[in-house]
Amino acid sequence: MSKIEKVEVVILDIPTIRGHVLSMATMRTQSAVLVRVLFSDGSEGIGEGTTIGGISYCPESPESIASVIQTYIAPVLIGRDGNGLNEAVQHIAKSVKGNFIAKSAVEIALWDGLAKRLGVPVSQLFGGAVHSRLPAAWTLASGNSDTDIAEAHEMIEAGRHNTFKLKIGKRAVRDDVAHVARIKEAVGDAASVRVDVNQAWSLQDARWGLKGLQDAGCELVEQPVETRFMAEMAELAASYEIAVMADEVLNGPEDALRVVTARSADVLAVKVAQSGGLSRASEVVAIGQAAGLGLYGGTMLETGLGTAAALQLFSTVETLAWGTELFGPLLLVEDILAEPLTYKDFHVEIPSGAGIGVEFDWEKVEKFRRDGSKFTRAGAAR
Ligand code: MUC
Ligand code: MG
Repeated sequence: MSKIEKVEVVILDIPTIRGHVLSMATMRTQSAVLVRVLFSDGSEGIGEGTTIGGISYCPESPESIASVIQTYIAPVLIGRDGNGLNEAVQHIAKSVKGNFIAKSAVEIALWDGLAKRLGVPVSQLFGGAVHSRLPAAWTLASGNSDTDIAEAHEMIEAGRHNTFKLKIGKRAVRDDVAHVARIKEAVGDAASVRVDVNQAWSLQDARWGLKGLQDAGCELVEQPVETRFMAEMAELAASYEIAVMADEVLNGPEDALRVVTARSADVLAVKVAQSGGLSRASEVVAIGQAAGLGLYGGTMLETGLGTAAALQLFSTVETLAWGTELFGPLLLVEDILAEPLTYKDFHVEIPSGAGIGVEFDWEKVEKFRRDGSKFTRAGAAR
């Protein structure tokens, strides 16, 4: 038996390489929440539960994620068998409503610990990887069209990314459409262009927006209207050829079912954190597959740790028709992994080691650690 002895949480504040301008916030720092679960046999598991733009993206914040784990999840877990992952997760679900990102961080650490004890990658516990690498998009969100065009050209020439997601919704619709059209024209057939509105448009805006984006050669629009507008999303999806993707509305399989039933999207952005963990994200995948929807490997702009966890799951999915956007570590001035993830030939490679397949660089964890949060085990936070 590998009893859960301790659950530790750290918040890291890592500057981004440039301002990341979203419709609801401009990010200059990413605040990542890391978890470490220590087991009685000396094994460990690590996980991440990170959100975007403070509390402007969803109801969970870095501080709430850390506090929910410390105050409510850890006490439920201490003393339980780490090998009984389903039982542990079910107990958490009984004691904690919602708070899916906090739950996801802990669940990832439990999977990591279990897979490490078994000496296999987490993907093996989900039936085995069918991909050794996955395509990875990049987000252009400097807030300036010329800067975005220069960045896109650099990425294409370096062989890093040839799929771009543009963050829009802050400016007037016609200005956003002109911005997207300029970028699409500049990259031509060398890259595909999608947009993420992060819920900023009214239905009226969205009608003009989708028509303009479609004419500009943009192939997909992500969460154009607020999550409560399911029928409006369905109307948009049915009215235009451009693909409509659900993101913020998807907090796990229950929402995936609602989206499918309401025909609110053509594509599901599957996010591990937002879904509430790897298992629940795999259920979102299953619902999307059963409904014949397109799938996309989404991100909460996690460090290499959360990104690697997502890669473990997505590597087991037969078809991700829209690829992934697992570029989070590249947006940070420095990542926190001992061995960085490999990005090349427009793909990110799936780490092959046991567990999630990555380890911390403890100096980096120490460097970016927020005052007051620390991994306490002797030797850990060197
Ligand atoms: C989102 O809404 O999808 C993903 C990529 C990016 O730049 O922001 C995130 C959030
Ligand atoms: Mg999104």
